[in-house]
Amino acid sequence: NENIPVAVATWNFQNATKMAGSMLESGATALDAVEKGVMVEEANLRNTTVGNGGAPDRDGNVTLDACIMSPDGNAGAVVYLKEIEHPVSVARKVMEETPHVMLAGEGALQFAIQQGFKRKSLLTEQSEKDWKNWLEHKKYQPIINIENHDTIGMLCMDKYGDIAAACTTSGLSYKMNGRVGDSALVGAGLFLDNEVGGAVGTGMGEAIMKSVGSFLIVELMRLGKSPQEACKEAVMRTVRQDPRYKKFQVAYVAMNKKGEIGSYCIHKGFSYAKFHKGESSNNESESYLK
Ligand code: SD4
Repeated sequence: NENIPVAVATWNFQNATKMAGSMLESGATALDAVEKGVMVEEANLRNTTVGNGGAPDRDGNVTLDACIMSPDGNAGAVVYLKEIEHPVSVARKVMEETPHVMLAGEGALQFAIQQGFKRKSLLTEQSEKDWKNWLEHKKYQPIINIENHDTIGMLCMDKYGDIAAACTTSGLSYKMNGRVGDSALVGAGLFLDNEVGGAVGTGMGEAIMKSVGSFLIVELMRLGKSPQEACKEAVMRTVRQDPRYKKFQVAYVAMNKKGEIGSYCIHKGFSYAKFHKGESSNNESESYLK
């Protein structure tokens, strides 16, 4: 198959897809590549929506959500995790070392520490400054494609034809304390069925959760839709469900078992990164609103 191996990710995260894609080309499994790929953005201090440097909630807590799904149908996730730079790796440990799928908050942190992860403050000088500026007027109005636009969801297909998926985020900037989004929820922020394909989402998590968007996309691909058609239908579900859709972004990227890629979003300005055959690209997504 000419299409594989391949790595794709939400937004223009070419450093992440390059990392994952080059690993895949050297024979790594999709699971290893997808984990290492999204870790690039978790460590990136300039990314204010993922991992270290992520924007805090309105009380100043940086709380992270992450999930990983492996080709064998297994999944692991953490939500409301504090002080750990690589939540995706904790999610993988939940998948591999526990009988559970998701750990939250204190328990997730305790488990991470037991597994040897080091605690560190994820609030940077810059993110603290931005938060304090925000506190002055406390307007909660995410700006489409500008604020909150950096969650990384990634899909990798290895040269053996297996797919893995991961999604990791600090969630919406200045969210309420305790808020958990779509990114770590199987079926919402990501979904994978290795017989059919996978999907990842970004944008207003509440809308993605209510439509179970990524699951919907994979099920539509199972029924014969292309990744592009399936992403479009999931976005249209939100457009029909929620009269406020003009005020927020929802965007999806999907991959089918042939390694074909599709994407669709509400607002223009979303793109996805891709690495295939040594070539890295940023690809503008089709949008509902032009
Ligand atoms: C969330 N979907 O927590 C995430 C935010 C996001 O790019 O995608 N930001 O709702």
